[in-house]
Amino acid sequence: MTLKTLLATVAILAATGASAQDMRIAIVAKSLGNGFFEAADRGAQEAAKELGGVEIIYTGPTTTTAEGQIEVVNALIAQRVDAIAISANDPDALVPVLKRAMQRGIAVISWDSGVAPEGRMMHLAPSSDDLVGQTIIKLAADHLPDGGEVALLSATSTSTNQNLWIEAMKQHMGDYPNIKVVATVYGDDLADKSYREAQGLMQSYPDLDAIIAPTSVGIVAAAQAVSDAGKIGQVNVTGLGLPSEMAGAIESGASKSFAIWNPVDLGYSATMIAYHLAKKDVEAEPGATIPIGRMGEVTLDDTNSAPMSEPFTYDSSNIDEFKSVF
Ligand code: RAM
Repeated sequence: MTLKTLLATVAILAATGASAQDMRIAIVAKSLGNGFFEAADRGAQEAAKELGGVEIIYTGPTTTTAEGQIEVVNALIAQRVDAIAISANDPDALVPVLKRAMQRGIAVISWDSGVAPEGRMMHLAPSSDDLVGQTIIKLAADHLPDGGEVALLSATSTSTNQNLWIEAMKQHMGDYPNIKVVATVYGDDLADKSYREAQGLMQSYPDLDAIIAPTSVGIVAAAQAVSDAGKIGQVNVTGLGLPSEMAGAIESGASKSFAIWNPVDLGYSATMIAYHLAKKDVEAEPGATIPIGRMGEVTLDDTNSAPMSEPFTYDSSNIDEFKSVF
């Protein structure tokens, strides 16, 4: 390399903000602009700082589509990142591009919303799917002692995590014979579409008692729609949300309670796992344990998946304590 090309390379690196880190780990969100993934990115940055020599590339499409994520992953392959940790918009559509990434030596994991086993080395689930399903119906049922009508407002119809949680929830409906699930609609993790879908539910089902939104975007939009419709006290909004984004809804009474795990810890742990797999100091195989820094370790099951923690419930008694955390 001549002095001139060396200087040009240094100038490009400086202009693009690229640094000479030993390892680059891409954290791929379902979409940009979602506070849940931004909180996970904070955890990823924390892990990178702790590990040293690691650069986090936080990225994702502008809307929650598999096509958008395929483009993002292709760009990451071209950039020759060391690891990709993705929350997938579709369990199957991303498999070919992620397989290509692995063939090029990139460590690939899914977290939050999984991809099919052939498209990743392991999956980090925030919690047990069954427990999440059980939790979201219980949150609604706890405020419906005489039963009633509930509707689901989900993210996209192809979203792996929401589909698993909804399926799990339906397995627990036998515990609540007086509660009827009247509809499932999809807000695509877009605030405006979720708002309109929540409005549509209230119009189509005038006796609706609760909206269960197992998505941090949908739950906020549904609470707003209930509040704007003057239905606080009539339609309770619950599901999965961030205390920072739901504090207003708890205060207004649009939501009596909701649950979530710590997204910062999830992003932190995904980064730790991606790091170890890229370094090849652990192998992703059933029974393997992978260290995750301050969070301890995870053990892979026979599908190379590992659940992390239990969902935690927030209501008026503890929201103030957590709303500044995530
Ligand atoms: C949204 C996304 C994410 C999910 C949370 C609860 O932010 O759909 O995948 O885990 O909600």
